[in-house]
Amino acid sequence: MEIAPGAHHFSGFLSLDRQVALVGDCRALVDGAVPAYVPVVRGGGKMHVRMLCLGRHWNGKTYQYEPTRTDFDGLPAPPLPAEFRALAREIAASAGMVLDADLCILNYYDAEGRMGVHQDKDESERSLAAGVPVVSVSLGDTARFLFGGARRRDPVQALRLESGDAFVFGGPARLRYHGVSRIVPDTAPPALGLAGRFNLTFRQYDL
Ligand SMILES: O=C(O)CCC(=O)C(=O)O
Repeated sequence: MEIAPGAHHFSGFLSLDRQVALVGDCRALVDGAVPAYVPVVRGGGKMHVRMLCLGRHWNGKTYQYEPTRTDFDGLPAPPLPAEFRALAREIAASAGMVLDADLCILNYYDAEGRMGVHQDKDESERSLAAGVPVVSVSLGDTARFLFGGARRRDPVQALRLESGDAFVFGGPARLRYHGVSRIVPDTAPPALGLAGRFNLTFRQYDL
């Protein structure tokens, strides 16, 4: 469903089997050799997610991408798995867009997790100018997702992103404000064995 020009919500994009496999991958990554952590952002506030960047690290202090986690432990961002890149390409194509993702931000939200309304604008100027989409995949508990306009003060619409949903925003929607106001506990499909929510956002820094 196109909820605004360039913004597409695909309800139930992933089968339950694909969700189970992807949750397994996410768990292994967030508890792996380069684990997810709670970023502290500019101004000193802690984010309300555990974050792990793949392919390139997003530094919450500088709002820039870098190869290693200089704001945390100096470890290198793990590589973006080829199957993640393929999934991002498949979802973007369903929206009639092209994405050759070179990074993914993987966030884990517990029942108290949330993310303030913001723009994704730290990718390269060329990527942003071309409107290369962000592709988001949700797994586990449902999120109340807020999708606004190009200005912070624009009205927002609230949608529920459920497990297996994909959301794509590119072209004229690429810089629209968005965030997560709450997680709805105990809504994950039982087969996932997951309390909380994983969200993956695939992006293309380089064009
Ligand atoms: O968790 C979500 O659905 C949104 C995540 C997000 O806004 C981001 O990673 O920039």
